[in-house]
Amino acid sequence: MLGQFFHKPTSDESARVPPGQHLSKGFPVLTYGETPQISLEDWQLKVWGLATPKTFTWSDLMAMPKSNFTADFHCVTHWSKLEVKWTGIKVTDFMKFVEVNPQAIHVMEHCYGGYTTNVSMEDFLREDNFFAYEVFDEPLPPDHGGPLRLVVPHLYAWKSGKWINGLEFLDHEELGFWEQNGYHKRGEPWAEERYSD
Ligand SMILES: Nc1nc2c(c(=O)[nH]1)N[C@H]1C(S)=C(S)[C@@H](COP(=O)(O)O)O[C@H]1N2
Ligand SMILES: [Mo]
Repeated sequence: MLGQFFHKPTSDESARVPPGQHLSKGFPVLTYGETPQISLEDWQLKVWGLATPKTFTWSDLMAMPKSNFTADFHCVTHWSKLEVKWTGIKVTDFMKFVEVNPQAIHVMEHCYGGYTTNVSMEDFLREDNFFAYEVFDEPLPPDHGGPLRLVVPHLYAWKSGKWINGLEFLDHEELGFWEQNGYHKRGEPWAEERYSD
């Protein structure tokens, strides 16, 4: 049965697939709870904590530099999808519009629906991270986090908050939803950081 949806990586692919992962043929949806529906008129992204508080509207985001990304996607439940094509805004481009206190060393992602997940500032500010609003040249479907999600390709995908609406900058580490429920604080797939000790 499982073979219908997953396959073992070919040798070309296998160098890109972290240990314990199988390739998914489709693009599964993995959500805890309901998919929130947010109209673009009502949509907001706020920053607070150790940053000058600011609220971004959809048009603020659309005025920011737009980039294309290709990234592999690794879910801790053992599926990976290679070469996902996204369009959005680089985190480092977005952060040019945010005034962060240098004491901020951690970030809590907040999402519509109440989901949270934590990343260190170092993991958050990587050049390959982005906020996505299109996937495979289509508007990001609500189930995959539309209108906007974060994508942090070098960590397990639970760190890629769907329907992101807040970034809280912190001078200490706090744990998000899955991290409070036994998952690893960082979640690096090549080191198989799945669960906390
Ligand atoms: N807001 C929110 N973001 C979330 C989740 C969630 O339940 N809620 N699930 C996470 C998990 S465990 C994974 S694997 C990916 C799945 O993204 P996808 O549904 O687009 O495949 O989103 C992550 N981001
Ligand atoms: Mo996941």
